[in-house]
Amino acid sequence: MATVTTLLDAISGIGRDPVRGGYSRPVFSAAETDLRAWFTAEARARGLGVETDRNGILWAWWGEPHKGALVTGSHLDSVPGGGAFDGPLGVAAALAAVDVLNERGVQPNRSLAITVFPEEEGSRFGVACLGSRLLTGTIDPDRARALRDADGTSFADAARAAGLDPEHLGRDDESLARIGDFVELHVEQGRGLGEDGPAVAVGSSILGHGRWKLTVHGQGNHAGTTLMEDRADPMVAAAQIITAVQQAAAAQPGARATVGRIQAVPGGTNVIASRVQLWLDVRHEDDAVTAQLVEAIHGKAQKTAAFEGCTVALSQESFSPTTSFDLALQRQLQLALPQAPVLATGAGHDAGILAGHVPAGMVFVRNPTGISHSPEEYVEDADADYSAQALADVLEALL
Ligand code: HGY
Ligand code: MN
Ligand code: MN
Repeated sequence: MATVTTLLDAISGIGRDPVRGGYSRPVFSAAETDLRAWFTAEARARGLGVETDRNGILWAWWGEPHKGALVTGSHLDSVPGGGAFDGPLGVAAALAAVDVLNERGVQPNRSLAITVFPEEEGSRFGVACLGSRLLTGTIDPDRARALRDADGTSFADAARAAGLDPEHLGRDDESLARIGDFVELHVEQGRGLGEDGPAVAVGSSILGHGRWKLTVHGQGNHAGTTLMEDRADPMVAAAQIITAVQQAAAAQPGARATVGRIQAVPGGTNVIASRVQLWLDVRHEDDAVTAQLVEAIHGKAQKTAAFEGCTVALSQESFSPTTSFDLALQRQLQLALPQAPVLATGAGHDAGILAGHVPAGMVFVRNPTGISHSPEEYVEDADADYSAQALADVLEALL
C-alpha cells in the first residue's frame, strides 16, 4: 500500500526550480504534463478509469462515472518556486485514501472520483482556478482562450498543445452534475494547526480575493542623457505605488494586499522604462472593503503617477468573493474527524469556486511553520501519511 510520502517522493524530482528552489510546475508545462502522466498511471494501477474532460480536468473513477458522485482532489500546478505540498498533497492523499478504503474493504454505495484541476494557481495565465472556473461557467471561454502567458502563448494554443479542443472549453453541465459532494484536502497555509493539537482541520470559509494589473506608462529614455528633472520614469512611480499598497492594507484591519510581481518594459539597466506592470493581489473577508481598498490604491496610484509625469491604468484579472463552505457537508466532515478544529483560510482553492455550484468542503493538514507558496512549505511525514487516513475517514462516511 502506497503512503502519501512515498507517492510525493516519486514526484520530488519533477519541475524543480533552479533559481528559487522548490517547484515551478506551470499548467501544461513539461513538468505539469509529467505529473498528470504520473497521476494517470497511479490511478490506473488502482483500477481507476481515467478520463480528461473538455476543460482539461482529470477524473479518475472508482466505479462508473455517475451523476452525484463523491469527488475529491486538488491540483498539480504550482506557483513559481512553490512548495512540494500545495496541490500535490491533496492528490497523493486521494490516491492513498483509495488504498486505505480498499484495505478496509469499503463497498461504496456511490461512485468516487479523484480530480486534478489545471491552472489552480493562475501562475501561467493569470487567472486562478481557471479549470474550475471554466467547468462552472464562471469565466467566459472567449476570455479564457485569449489569456496569454509571459511568452505570449494563448491559453487556446496551450490547451490545443495539451490535446484539448479550445473550442470546447467552457461550462460543462454534464461534468458538474457528476459532483454530488466535493472535498479537497490541502496543506494548511497559515499557522492554524499547532504542534501539540490535531494534525487536520475542517475548512469553514475562504477569504474573498482578487487580482489586478496596474500598468504605469512613462517616457522611455536614456539613463545617461536624461536629466533627473526631465524624466517621466514609471519605475519611480511604481516604487511609490508598492509602498502605498502596503500602507493602505496595513491601515485596514484584516486586509492583505501584495505586489508579488513587477515587470519593467523593456527592462535595461541603462534604460528609463517605457512602462512598468505591477500585479496586485488584495484580500479581505468583506468584498466591499476589498473593492474600496482597490479603489483607494488606484486613486493613490493615479496621483503618484501624475506627480512623476506618468499615467496609470488598472484592470481586474480575477475575483473570488468570500465563500463559506456547505454547512451540512462541513458538519459531516466534523463528524468524521471529531478532533479536527474548524478553520477559515486566506488562500483560494478550486473547492471555493465549486462551492458556488455544489456542496464543497475542505480538510487542512498541519503546516508547522505556516509558510506556503515558498520552497520552505513543510508537512511532517507522519502528518502527510495520516492525511490519507483522515481523508479515507471522510470519504468512507460520505460513501
Ligand atoms: O493564491 C491562492 O490563494 C491560492 O493558493 N491559489
Ligand atoms: Mn497555492
Ligand atoms: Mn493549492
